[in-house]
Amino acid sequence: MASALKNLSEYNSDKLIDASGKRFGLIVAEWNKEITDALCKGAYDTLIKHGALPQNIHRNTVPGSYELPLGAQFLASSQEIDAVICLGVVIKGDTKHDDYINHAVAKGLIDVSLKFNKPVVFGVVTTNDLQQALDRAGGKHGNKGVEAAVAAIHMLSF
Ligand code: DLZ
Repeated sequence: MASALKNLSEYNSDKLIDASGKRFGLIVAEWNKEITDALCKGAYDTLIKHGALPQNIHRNTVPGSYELPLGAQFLASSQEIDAVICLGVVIKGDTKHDDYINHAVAKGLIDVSLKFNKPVVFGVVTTNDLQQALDRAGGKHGNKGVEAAVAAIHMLSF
């Protein structure tokens, strides 16, 4: 699976536009902060790698993933942002909180994307445990932040 994810990322990279003229909003949930910081670094480095200028990457935080849609709406409604990348980590616990959060966030983000006609990327790692999250934040299964940035740049090529 790790190599499949890597190949998908490389495949998309070949098709990516030069992002030097584009402006990005990064929204990072502070819940599970050590992991979301790693996602953020992956996304930021990927945007830079594809030509985005540091001054055109605007980073904001929200308390938890549940707040990502409203954060995305704040940024997507701005004329100065072309794409929004939302990063969070939701880990399953004893209750069904993860289900409620994940469904609300997924629906909320696609609604914002379609409302503002802009890429609003779902860069949320949803796992059964902490190790699975670490594996997807720079570990053996890559970095969801990198994939989210690739998706945002890809969608800006339309
Ligand atoms: C409350 C909560 C719980 C239990 N778990 C997570 C989580 O795993 N990941 C995450 O990003 N946020 C979590 N939160 C916080 C909610 O997203 C939200 O910030 C609060 O419910 C306040 O609205």
